[in-house]
Amino acid sequence: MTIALIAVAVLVVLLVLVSLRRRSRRQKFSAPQQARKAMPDVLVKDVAPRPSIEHGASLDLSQRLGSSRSIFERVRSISSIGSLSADQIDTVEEVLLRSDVGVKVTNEILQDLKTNGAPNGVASAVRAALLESLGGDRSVTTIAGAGRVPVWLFVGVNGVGKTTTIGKLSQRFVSDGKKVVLAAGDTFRAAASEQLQMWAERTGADIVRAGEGADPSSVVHDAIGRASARKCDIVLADTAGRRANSSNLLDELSKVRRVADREPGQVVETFMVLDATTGQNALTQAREFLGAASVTGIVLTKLDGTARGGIVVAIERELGIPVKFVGVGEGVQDLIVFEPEAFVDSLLDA
Ligand SMILES: Nc1nc2c(ncn2[C@@H]2O[C@H](COP(=O)(O)OP(=O)(O)O)[C@@H](O)[C@H]2O)c(=O)[nH]1
Ligand SMILES: [Mg+2]
Repeated sequence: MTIALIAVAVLVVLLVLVSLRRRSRRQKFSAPQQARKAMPDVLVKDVAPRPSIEHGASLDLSQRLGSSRSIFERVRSISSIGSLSADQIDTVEEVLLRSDVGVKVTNEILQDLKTNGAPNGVASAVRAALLESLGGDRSVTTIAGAGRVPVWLFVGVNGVGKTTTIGKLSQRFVSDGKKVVLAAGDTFRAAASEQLQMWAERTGADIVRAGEGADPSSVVHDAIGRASARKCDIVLADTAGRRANSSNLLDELSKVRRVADREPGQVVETFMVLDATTGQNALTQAREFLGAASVTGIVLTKLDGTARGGIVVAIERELGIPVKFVGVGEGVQDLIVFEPEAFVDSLLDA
């Protein structure tokens, strides 16, 4: 009887011990996840040296800007030279407004047509007027002061194409033999830095990212530190675009910018990324960001889609900030340095 009792007691003790051990092991497995949430360490990822990149056919701008170009068809088809009839003036007005050039520029162009006529044809006169509206300095800076790392910062609301643009630019820099570090400063959702990670792998750039909810400034700071230590040529810094209307986001962007501009970093370009398909709304969005970010250039994405290319002119004129790059597709090659002549030609050349 006693022996049986002792045996039962030993068995109970053993069972308790085994269950305690299991529980402690389970806790061990779940511990890192909790730790990552509470303390967002910046994780650094070394990336394999060379990606495989699909080389798309060289860009045919007038094909890519198909929907913008088709809006201008009625202007291209006016064959008269010299002074314009009232009907023709109306047609030009309608086309310009539909193309998203905006009321102000449209009125200026119409006034010019009425006063000076179109000695070389209407398309040519509109072409010259649009070019005159696109007179900004479009140069981009990739050089920082001695011992400092140039940083390009990308801001804009969610979904406009910031991360994709960074991927495309990363590809350009890497093909030019530059060492690039991407900073995954959109820590709002884990998927955002995963998307940037994919671009880093595809283009052969280095990336610094952190867990969801981490402080974006610390990610950018660490990316700059890494770029400086490894003598990299440039940091391309992504940021979050959620909560566009809240002052929180704008405060966050100001802080990211301040941190990025501290030695050894130097912000040499801040790009506001805008989605051309949102037309005049893009302008409203842009104004919200301007104060917070000291924007030096616009990247206008999705001009290949249903966009109406005149928005380029409206943005430059209304904001006084030059469009420096234009996105014309989702592929890695689908980014062009914005050149007014080529752009206007693609809309108005016969
Ligand atoms: N057609 C087209 N799609 C684009 C372009 N740039 C970005 N996109 C798409 O727009 C969507 C949002 O882009 P993403 O880079 O994630 O925007 P983010 O939220 O600003 O980082 C993605 O599906 C991209 O593939 C472009 O120039 N043309
Ligand atoms: Mg993004």
